[in-house]
Amino acid sequence: MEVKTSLLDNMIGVGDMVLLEPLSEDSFLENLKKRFDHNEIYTYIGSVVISMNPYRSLPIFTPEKVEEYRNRNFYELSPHIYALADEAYRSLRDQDKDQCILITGESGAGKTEASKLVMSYVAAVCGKGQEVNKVKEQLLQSNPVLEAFGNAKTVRNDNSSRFGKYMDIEFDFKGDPLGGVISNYLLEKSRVVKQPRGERNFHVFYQLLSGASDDTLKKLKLHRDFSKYNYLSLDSAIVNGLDDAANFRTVRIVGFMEDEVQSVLELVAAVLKLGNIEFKPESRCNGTDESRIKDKNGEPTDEESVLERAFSYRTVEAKMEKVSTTLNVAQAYYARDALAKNLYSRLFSWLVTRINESIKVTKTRHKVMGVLDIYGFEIFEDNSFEQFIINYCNEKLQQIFIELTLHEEQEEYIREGIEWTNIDMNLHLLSNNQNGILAMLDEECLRPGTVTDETFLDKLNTICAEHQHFESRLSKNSKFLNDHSLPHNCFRIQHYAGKVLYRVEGFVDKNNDLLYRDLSQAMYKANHSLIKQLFPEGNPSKVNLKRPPTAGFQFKASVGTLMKNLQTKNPNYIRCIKPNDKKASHIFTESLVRHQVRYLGLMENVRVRRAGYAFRQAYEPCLERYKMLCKRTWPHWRGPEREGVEVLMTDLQVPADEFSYGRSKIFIRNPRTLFFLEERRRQCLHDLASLIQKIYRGWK
Ligand code: AOV
Ligand code: MG
Repeated sequence: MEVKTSLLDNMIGVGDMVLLEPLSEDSFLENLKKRFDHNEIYTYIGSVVISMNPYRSLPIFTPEKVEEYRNRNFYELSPHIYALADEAYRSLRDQDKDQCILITGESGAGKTEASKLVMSYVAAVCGKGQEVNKVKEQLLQSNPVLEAFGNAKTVRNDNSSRFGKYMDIEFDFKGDPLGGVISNYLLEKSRVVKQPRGERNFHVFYQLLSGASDDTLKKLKLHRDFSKYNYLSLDSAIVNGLDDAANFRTVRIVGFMEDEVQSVLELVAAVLKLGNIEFKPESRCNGTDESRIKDKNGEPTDEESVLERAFSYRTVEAKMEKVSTTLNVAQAYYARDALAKNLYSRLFSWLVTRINESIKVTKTRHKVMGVLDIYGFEIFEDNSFEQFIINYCNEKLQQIFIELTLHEEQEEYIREGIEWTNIDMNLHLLSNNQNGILAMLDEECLRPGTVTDETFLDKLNTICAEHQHFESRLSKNSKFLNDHSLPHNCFRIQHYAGKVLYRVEGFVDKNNDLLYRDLSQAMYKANHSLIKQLFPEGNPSKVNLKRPPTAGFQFKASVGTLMKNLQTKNPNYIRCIKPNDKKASHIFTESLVRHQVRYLGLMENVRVRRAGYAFRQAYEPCLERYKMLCKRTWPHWRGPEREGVEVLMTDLQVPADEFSYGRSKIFIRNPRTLFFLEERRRQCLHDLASLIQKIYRGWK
């Protein structure tokens, strides 16, 4: 079997890591670097796509490229995210299999960009016609709005997703898109009131102030100047390469009614203005301090008085009795910020619901493609509840990857009756997660008596001291590291992707996520239908004394549902890698990439593929594709497809140890064999074309 093919000859480095010789971590990295240096940002491990963030725009996402990859087999062309998208779409359309695209990698590795590339590719190749185009447009247009409200500049990424997103795109039996559903996961709402140094608030605030017309700003009673607002960090208000004003205009085109847009902008403005409310103490005759709003101009409107009251008093219900206590200045600021965060995050959820209404599928859907783009694993100088939640979610996804790609792979061999010796994966990534810590936090939050971050940390430490093998209770592999050198208010966790030091301050409060009832009632009384709608619990006639579930509990439940959902679909993986810490193009920091290759388990991934079979195809499509290469199968093979494929392999003299016959599929060990088949097919088609031309000329 002659394996030299044009495809391999033209390849920079090795396009599929399965082919790498010799295979070692060093050669793996060298291959990635070589390809990266030549603008080849995609490399395969079998059907898994590794994507390196180029940090600059490459001319490889053009409509011509889309055409090139359309309806082509995965191995025909050089590695590209479009090949994965095409494969997923075609198996959804032709083989009736629900698909999901799982995009993982740390913050700034390129997940969101990858998810948009997949969506735009699928949109470009699926269905035609006016109605279908409208659906596509709506699906794609949800991106800029959600990014405006849910993304922000962080030290790791100038456009960092601060929420998790899963989008199901639904298709009819022909493979035309019908609509979709978006699920969002816990927005990092603490950002609304405070941002770490070097970071920004959510994009929308800056977009509104720089992109809205003078008239709009006047109506909203806003200044164009960022520095007028306490909630906007100034040291990094301008982000290179980010055109807030232009982005504001793209956000506006989404299919909302004019009055809805107005309402949304009013809420954004309300959050900014809330941040500017300041309080001063006012002594009372009983010696306590009460807060008052500072610097008011003129008489407050009714609404302002309601709000002012909500910032000055808190009603506590004890034993059926209502007791009103006053808030001091610190408590008033706390109430103000709690309200701003809630207002904003509820607005965000409302936007998702509203978008879902407009993309809702009314006809019967047939197949689904899910695209998952969550916030990536992150370690900051200061890590809090939000990072804990984000990293928890990433651990779960990594777990899915291991289960589905590595375990499932081995199981498929067994199912198909292929001889197989199990590989010990020696991966310490299988984690049962920080489930334990979240559960403990919940227990603590629901416990009667005084609960503080310190009591929670004490509890963690006590249990840790009691159990030598604490990790077996908290989690299997994300270890709780007990270390006496830690700062007093911190705990440390060894995650699959690195050690993270969490500061416990705010954990209890953020998990409780309670809003004083006075505040929700004040909001419900607002003369603004959207605000009213966002605070239904403020309706005095619907007082519900039941405690709402904690933020951690809700998150855990929704991630659990998501994981179950993903497991019912055929997974397609994009593993994103960040080449450097500088957000810079052309820099490949080896140590950083090595670390990611390790924790992503990419070497194990290659080993399982190599020990097994890189490529598999059901007998029927395999025969259909290659039957022209053999006289006995061309043009028709009458008999079981498997036998046809056997004849094909024999006549083409493919060495017997290169493939194996499974129950329903042929398994090919080495992609070279596939390239060989592809090359022969290409040659055959070429000869056929020349022949036809000759005959045609002969006629003339
Ligand atoms: P993330 O989604 O993985 O991080 P992004 O997809 O936002 O990361 O990528 C970060 C930045 O890298 C983008 O804003 C682009 O500037 C650049 N980038 C990524 N992919 C490409 C590409 N294919 N071509 C050109 N530039 C790219 V986070 O959301 O922070 O986890 O929470
Ligand atoms: Mg992102």
